[in-house]
Amino acid sequence: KAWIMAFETIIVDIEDHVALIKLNRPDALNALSQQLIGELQEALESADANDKVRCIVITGSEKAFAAGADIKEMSTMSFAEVNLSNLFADFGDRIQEIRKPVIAAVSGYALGGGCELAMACDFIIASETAKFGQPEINLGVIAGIGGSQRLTRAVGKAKSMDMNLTGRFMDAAEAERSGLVSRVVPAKKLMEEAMSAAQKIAEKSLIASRTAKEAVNRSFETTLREGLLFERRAFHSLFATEDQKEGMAAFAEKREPQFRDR
Ligand code: CO8
Repeated sequence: KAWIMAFETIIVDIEDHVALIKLNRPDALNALSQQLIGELQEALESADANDKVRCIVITGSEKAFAAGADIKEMSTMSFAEVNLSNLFADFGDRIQEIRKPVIAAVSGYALGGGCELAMACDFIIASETAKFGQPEINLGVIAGIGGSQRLTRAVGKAKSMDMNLTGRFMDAAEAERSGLVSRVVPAKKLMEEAMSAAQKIAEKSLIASRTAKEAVNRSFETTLREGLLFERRAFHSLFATEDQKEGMAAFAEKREPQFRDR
């Protein structure tokens, strides 16, 4: 667990093949400082490379998943500094590059970069207290890590324009209605629900779950015809795995499959 201890702004724990990454800057509602972004990226990449990890959960506190990029840190930055900062530039992309499934468990505020972080994950489970928003417009700027792109793909133009232009927040019920989150649960049940979803994913063949993630993500990048071709080829390729034989044999024999990532 050596690498786990080194972080100051996040807490990482691995339990039953699930890496739980908790954003931990309570005094700033988990605002995404450069340090936090760097540590989160490092933790995600380590978890992706760690054989013991089969699914990743990112969460914050009950009050805030993350209230955005750190405004105090950003406020005096020059064009050149923002422009040259790798951390901001490819943060969302690098999260999406993580090959293992990543769930965002959101309670309280997920604003600006916080909403964008959640959207860069594979799916969002929200507590009833969750509030999503892209309030950058109130600061004289706009979203910078996907708030105008991923949000639009998730909820459509009308709601995305509304949120990006007025800066208003969306509550959990509206977020679920709009397709931004996959499930809403009472605040007390959030971590139980997220960890149990992660556990379910962790029980699958990692080759299959990674391939499923890749295929769904592909749908955002290509035409239907190309996406379907990608999916079909990926489906065919899974018949080269032992896990496919095991999964189908277990079904026929009415037992639980024992996947070995082979
Ligand atoms: N950055 C820094 N500090 C923050 C942030 C933030 N985003 N959000 C909250 N804090 C701090 C507050 O300053 C306060 O600190 P202190 O006690 O020292 O004054 C502490 O957290 C608690 O916050 P509040 O007292 O404001 O708590 P409230 O419950 O009254 O309000 C809100 C909660 C509504 C969430 C409020 O804090 C708020 O509006 N926060 C800012 C939300 C926001 O505007 N987010 C967008 C930020 S911009 C962004 O994310 C851009 C990302 C793209 C960059 C990409 C570049 C390429």
